Amino acid sequence: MMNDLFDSVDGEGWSEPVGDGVVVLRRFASSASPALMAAVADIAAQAPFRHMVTPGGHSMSAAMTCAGSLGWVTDARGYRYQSCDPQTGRAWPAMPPKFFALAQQAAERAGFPGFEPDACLVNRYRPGAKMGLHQDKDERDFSQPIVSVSLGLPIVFQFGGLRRSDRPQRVILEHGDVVVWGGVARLNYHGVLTLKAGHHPLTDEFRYNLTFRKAG
Ligand SMILES: O=C(O)CCC(=O)C(=O)O
Repeated sequence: MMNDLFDSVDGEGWSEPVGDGVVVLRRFASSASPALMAAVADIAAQAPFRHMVTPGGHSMSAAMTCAGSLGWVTDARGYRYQSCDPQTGRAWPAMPPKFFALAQQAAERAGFPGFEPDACLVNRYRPGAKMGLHQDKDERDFSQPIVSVSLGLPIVFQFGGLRRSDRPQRVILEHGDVVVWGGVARLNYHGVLTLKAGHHPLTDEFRYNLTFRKAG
């Protein structure tokens, strides 16, 4: 990565490299956050948040919905992307232009120009919810990065290596922070620890996470 510790950005915030291929863009999405949350409400009105079930039969503690031409789904048949929402039978809501622009700008800032996400997974965490270590590997093209936007309550993000057993680094993610990983880190294990109770002026008792992927 070409980021120096605490170098400044043209827009908001500053960059903190976590390792090769992964950087936290601190507060990169702060000023856009009210508009992002309004768009999340629009998306959820069309494709409601739901607790998807893993192939092993476990209900995920984070509630999810999606936007874009593809959405990520898990059920008894496995993990996959598909163009329609299995709950409504309709196409997923379109990717809001402000989502696309923010993700593209963040990717470029992190050294991945030309990112064109076609899927945005929206995760909603209540206190007690978490996401265990996993790899994002249902996408077709691993040359494209993952862009992950944190909104609302803080949480501890874990970023490990290529093996589940690799000891992860822990980074606190706060409102407006954006994590970008790609290149040698694209398939690294990652997740978040259990959300602690709190209140955020924009998101109440929740934390939201938008992850942008080039899935198809
Ligand atoms: O909520 C987060 O920050 C992580 C989400 C995540 O790992 C994922 O959606 O694959």
